[in-house]
Amino acid sequence: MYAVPGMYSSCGIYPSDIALHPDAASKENGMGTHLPSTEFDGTAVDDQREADAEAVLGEPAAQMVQLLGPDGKLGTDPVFSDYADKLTPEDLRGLYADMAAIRRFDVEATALQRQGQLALWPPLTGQEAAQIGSGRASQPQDYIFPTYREHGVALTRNVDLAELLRQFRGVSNGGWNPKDTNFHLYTLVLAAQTLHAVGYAMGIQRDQKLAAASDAAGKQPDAAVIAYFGDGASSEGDVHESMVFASSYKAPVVFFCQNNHWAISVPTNVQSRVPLSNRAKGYGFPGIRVDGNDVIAVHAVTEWALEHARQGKGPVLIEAFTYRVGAHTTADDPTKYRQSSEEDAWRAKDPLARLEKYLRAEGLADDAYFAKVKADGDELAAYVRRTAHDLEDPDIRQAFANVYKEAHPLVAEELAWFEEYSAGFAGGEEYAGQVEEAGH
Ligand SMILES: Cc1ncc(C[n+]2csc(CCOP(=O)(O)OP(=O)(O)O)c2C)c(N)n1
Ligand SMILES: [Mg+2]
Repeated sequence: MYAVPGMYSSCGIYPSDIALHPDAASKENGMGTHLPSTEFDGTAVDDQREADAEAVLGEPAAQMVQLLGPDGKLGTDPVFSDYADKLTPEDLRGLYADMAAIRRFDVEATALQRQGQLALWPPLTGQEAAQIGSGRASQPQDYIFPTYREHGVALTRNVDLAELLRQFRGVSNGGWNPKDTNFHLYTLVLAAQTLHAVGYAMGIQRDQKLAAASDAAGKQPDAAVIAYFGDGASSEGDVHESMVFASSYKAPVVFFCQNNHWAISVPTNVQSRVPLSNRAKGYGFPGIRVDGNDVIAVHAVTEWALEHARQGKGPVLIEAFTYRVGAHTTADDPTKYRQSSEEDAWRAKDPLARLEKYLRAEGLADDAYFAKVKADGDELAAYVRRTAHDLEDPDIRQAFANVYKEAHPLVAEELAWFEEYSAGFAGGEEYAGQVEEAGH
């Protein structure tokens, strides 16, 4: 259902494709001929492998924490209902408002990229509950390490959303000061931030021990760390190393994996044959799969996990089972590698729609409330648009200058190539004028 035979992923080729792709098989010195024969060398075996993986990964309702179903009905859970019960009507309306705001922001940022204001945008649509639920469960003293898609978490940490655009416009190497909000800079090197997070958590642990030993007055509240990463990043060695360290040292860290089912064009069932949350067992700490489109369950599970970490009981892995409804980034076209029926099936599990149903059914929000949320979203979008237009243009030469402190021949060579390439566009305005005159 997921893998498209012969499809090259932009982050590599996955093993089953190597044997299936006609070019790989026919080229004498092609990659395929150099690879040892594997269990993936055949369509039948490959299909069986996918069927096996889907049997455990497909719809694991029994093993997944869910409180608010797609029908908007609230269920119960022996552990997590107590946490959900703490949410007041105001909190629930706030969770909805945040999810609506970040979805609106995402639409605006995507449009800004299409209009040439940003170089690239990684949309989060579909993952609002995973991000808002977990971010809202964190305390101000906690420290967050995001990937590049955690715009919703940024909102919950009071990061100025317009600042998120700076990096994607190429006018900043970061965009905000992490010390202001305890929300670290976006990390684009997959999984690197999981190591940073564990190191940071081990630092917190030592600071807290020192503070306790000196019996310092005005002791700070205990803190924990959240490391966000994706299903694809979970295959990186950095995640393994960070989990080994976190477990050995009982570091106060929550590993929050958003399993959005895709790593660009590679589906999750190629990344793992078991639910990703099961991996925690091998390291010796709890792993929980939660319905990532259920903001109430995500909030409850994350609150529990952070408490666990802050109390010195060690790390927790949360796998938020969700879906990337849009493209990987504005440079990606998902119609090339997945079925629209799959997207439709996930749209039916939309995180906003189910909370709206619940709020209306319980009489906690009415038309006026939802109209106000919409108006606030439009205001946010207008602010972001205004700010983006006011940002300076990127100085691409600066990117070359930033690579090394001193001059480097390879960078100089690449800059020279870039200058020559750019010069090829000279007179472009004149050409555009001719096209217009010719009536094209
Ligand atoms: C170390 C490293 N390898 C490869 C890439 C290229 N890359 C960027 S995003 C991506 C897929 C990541 O998928 P996932 O971890 O599931 O996160 P998602 O994009 O779905 O949120 C890849 C392979 C990278 N940025 N860093
Ligand atoms: Mg993914």
